[in-house]
Amino acid sequence: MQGVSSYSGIVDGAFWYILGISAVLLVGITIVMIWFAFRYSVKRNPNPAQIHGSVALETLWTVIPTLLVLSMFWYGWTGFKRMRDVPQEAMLVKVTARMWSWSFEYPDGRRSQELVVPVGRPVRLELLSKDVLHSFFVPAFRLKEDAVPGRTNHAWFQADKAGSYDLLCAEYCGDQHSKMLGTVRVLPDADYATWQANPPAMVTGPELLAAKGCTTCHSQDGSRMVGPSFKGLMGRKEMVVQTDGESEVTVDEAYLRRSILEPKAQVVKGFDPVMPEQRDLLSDEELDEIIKVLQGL
Ligand SMILES: [Cu+2]
Repeated sequence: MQGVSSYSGIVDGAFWYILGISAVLLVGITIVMIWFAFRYSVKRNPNPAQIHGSVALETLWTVIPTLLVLSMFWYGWTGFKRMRDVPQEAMLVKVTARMWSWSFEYPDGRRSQELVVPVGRPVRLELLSKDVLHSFFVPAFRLKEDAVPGRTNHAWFQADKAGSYDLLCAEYCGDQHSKMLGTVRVLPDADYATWQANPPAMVTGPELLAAKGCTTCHSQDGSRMVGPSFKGLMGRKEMVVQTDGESEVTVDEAYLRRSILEPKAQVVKGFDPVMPEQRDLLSDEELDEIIKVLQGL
């Protein structure tokens, strides 16, 4: 696919340059090898002359490969520098990765499930992870950077063509890794201004469960997924594991609220404590709405 970021040309250039040299070497060495095996076989040369050293040859096959490798390094290094030097005027977006979704936060406090940016303007990303290693990967931008728990990584891009581009997680992060997909929407300036000026109406009802990634791990039909099913949730009695042992709880609003905000406090027995805390990921209204939806299921 055609690259659409300001540095995708450099990345592609380095890729084709290295691939080209590798291909020439592969074909060249193979041809010479086959030719030598034929030309210098014992059958044709029953009494071969021995050669001891050749300064000219040895210099040649040291200097040429060194220059080739250095040129590959130079090509890669200049591109890498370009990708690491964030332009001063870049706008900031905070990216939060968690099992198994992406969310974005803008300097004005706005949160979004997809990354929306204006065309032709540099965007600085601050990458965080709530749980395990993830990797923010937008193939069309030639951009890939890890999101590491406990530290903030950065990356930047400038998309030069409006459109919708796929965002993937490129670091295996658990069994729903392949569903950790997102979208980067690059809008013309006017459309971006409109988007910015109009906060979206909150998603309500069961769609909110999907929008917040709940249904990636919790089924609604009773089948077992990563977490307990939502089916028949309210009033169900569950054995839970907590720091001081096990106990039985009846699922009510208070338990749901706590399990969403601090999922590791009381984990239903038989399930792994893998759900990330949703404290910074949900607004109060969204939390109330999710509980309402769960109560209604
Ligand atoms: Cu991931």
